[in-house]
Amino acid sequence: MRFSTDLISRLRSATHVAVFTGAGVSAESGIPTFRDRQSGLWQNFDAQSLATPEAFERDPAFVWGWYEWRRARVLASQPNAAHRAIALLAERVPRLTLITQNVDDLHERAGSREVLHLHGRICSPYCSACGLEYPAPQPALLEPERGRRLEPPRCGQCGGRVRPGVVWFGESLPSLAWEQAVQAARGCGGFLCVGTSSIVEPAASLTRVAIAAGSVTIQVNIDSTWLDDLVTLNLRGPAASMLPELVAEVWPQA
Ligand code: BJW
Ligand code: ZN
Repeated sequence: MRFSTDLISRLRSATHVAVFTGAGVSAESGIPTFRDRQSGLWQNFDAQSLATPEAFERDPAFVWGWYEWRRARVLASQPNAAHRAIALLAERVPRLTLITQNVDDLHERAGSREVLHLHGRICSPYCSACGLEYPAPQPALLEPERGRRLEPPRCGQCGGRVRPGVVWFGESLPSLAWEQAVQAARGCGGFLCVGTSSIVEPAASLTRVAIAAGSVTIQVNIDSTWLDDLVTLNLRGPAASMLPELVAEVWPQA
């Protein structure tokens, strides 16, 4: 990987780096992305039939079963070199803000702290009626197959249905995490946009905010996106190879 000396010096002088990740960062851990043609989670399902509050109202057992199948996959997965490179980068820059659209906890398990989860967490279900957090069943208890219906548990406090702790279409993003993410995109000197198709709003607007603020913006993706012509640099390739190389070259160990 080769960078211009100008780019390297601009990145090195950034006192605040923001990293914005999507499903592609966890793909090499074996977690399917949402929209990729071969393995996307929504290849055999209609997104709108699963990732909306209306779908859960209509058929809670189908939606809960699908999320429990995905939660089991997350629990069985391990962070990859991309997650680890981001955790390492946090030790090499004065300040790093990690913003993710992912509902898995692989960034945390790789050592990242204070991750801003814009679309919630799959391992933190809560009551759809009163909001009480529900302790997710132990991994040993869940091995549902894809597509198997599973009745969601009931809340111990009010009897309401427990729902996945994720943000569905039409729902608001967690306000504090969103505000912090916008602040970081506005104020950082370097912005890495990693493994996202950048089509889901408002999260996708963060990269536009960073570009407008004059930050150095680097997109890491195996494929092209509509941001290709707008960012400072495109690194075309798998995140688990590109991110460790980027960190080693721009922010080597002191
Ligand atoms: C690799 C790789 C490797 C692979 N290395 N790269 C403006 C216009 C039109 C609609 C809207 C709008 N603003 C808002 C909306 C509505 C909607 C929306 O955005 N719709 C779009 C589809 C257009 N947004 C919302 O509803 C949001 N809420 C909201 O706006 O609230 C205000 C409001 C309230 C009331 C009414 C209206 C508005 C909420 C969005 C919530 C999104 N939730 C999901 C599901 C979470 C639960 C779950 O996990 O099931 O979040 S959708 C899904 O997409 C998930 C993801 O986080 C999100 C982003 O996907 P991501 O990460 O980009 O994955 P992919 O698969 O798309 O891309 C993977 C990429 O990785 C690809 O580019 C690959 O090439 C790459 N890749 N392997 C590097 N190894
Ligand atoms: Zn309740």
